[in-house]
Amino acid sequence: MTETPLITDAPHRRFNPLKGEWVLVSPHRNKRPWQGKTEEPTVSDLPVHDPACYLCAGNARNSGATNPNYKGPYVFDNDFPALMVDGEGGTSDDPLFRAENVRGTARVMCFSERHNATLPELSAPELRKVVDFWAAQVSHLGEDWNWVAVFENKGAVMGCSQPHPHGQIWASDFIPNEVAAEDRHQADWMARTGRNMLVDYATAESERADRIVAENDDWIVVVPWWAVWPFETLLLPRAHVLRLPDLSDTQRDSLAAILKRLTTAYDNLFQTEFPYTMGWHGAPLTDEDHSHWQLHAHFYPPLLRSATVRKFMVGYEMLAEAQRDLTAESAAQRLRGQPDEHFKTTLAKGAAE
Ligand code: H2U
Ligand code: ZN
Repeated sequence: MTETPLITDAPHRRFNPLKGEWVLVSPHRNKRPWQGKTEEPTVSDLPVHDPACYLCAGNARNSGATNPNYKGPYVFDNDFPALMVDGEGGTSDDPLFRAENVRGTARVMCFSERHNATLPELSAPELRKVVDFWAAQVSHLGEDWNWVAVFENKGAVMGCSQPHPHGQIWASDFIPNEVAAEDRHQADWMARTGRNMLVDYATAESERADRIVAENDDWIVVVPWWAVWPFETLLLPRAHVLRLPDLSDTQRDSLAAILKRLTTAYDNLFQTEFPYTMGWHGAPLTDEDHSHWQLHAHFYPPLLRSATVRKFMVGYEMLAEAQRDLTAESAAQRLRGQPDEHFKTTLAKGAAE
């Protein structure tokens, strides 16, 4: 196989083999003059418990149900679920007006009882509990449903409606678009090469090193070659793992550690509670052979240059294809260079001196 050297400061397209899509990269645009100012750190000043919060322990929710006095992660059925167990939406075979009935369920998962503790502010043991809860939800819901979506919308800019740190879990009888595309592309790759795409990708990125954000014995975080969002990352196990419940005790501990490292780097980058949508993609919970699958998490953050300057997916992105200026390599370098200590801790220490 011949490889032409990549001209990284001239426009080019990169291919995402997981989605089967191209992204246009325009690194020369970074040479435009930028007179942006560095902003002050933004620290939200939330209480540990907020009597008005629907998600805090002991409080009444919107539906009137009351949360128990939970400690650690807590899961409840979404009071306004997007999917219903006995959904009767109907079906239509008209090729221009196709529809199919769907069933499913939706849950909300508070990461801890602490109203003001986002993921990077949880301790490693607390994060380990989050990992265990995610895995248990997938096992449990996977008994009844073909796909379980585990995700977090963080920050108002990503549409997060409650300040209390939480994620969501949606389970369905259908395989949603993004997952169906990844399933198809991983299956095709295996049929063509006899190899697992993302297992090989993790090894290759670890060797190349220029897109690595963080790594440990079991996990690697990269700004993927084909990243679309400025600081998008992909979190991958080094070993072949199909789903969250398959993770060993050691892999769960090292996952908690790398989640803390990644989310801290994100917050430190612009000294803000870095918004994103993140979520887990594991093999669907259907009976077929899923050996072409590799578990992974995507982080899609919207911020570009500061706590307030975000990337918009408009114009060319909506009408043609995704485009970025900042290269994946520079984004990775900036994230990798962040200190391990959360900026709020650093600020608090400074204030105490
Ligand atoms: P976000 O993750 O986008 O903030 O969504 C929070 C979910 O919490 C949302 O789906 C649910 C909403 O329906 N919710 C409840 O189920 N009960 C409540 O009392 C508040 C919010
Ligand atoms: Zn709360």
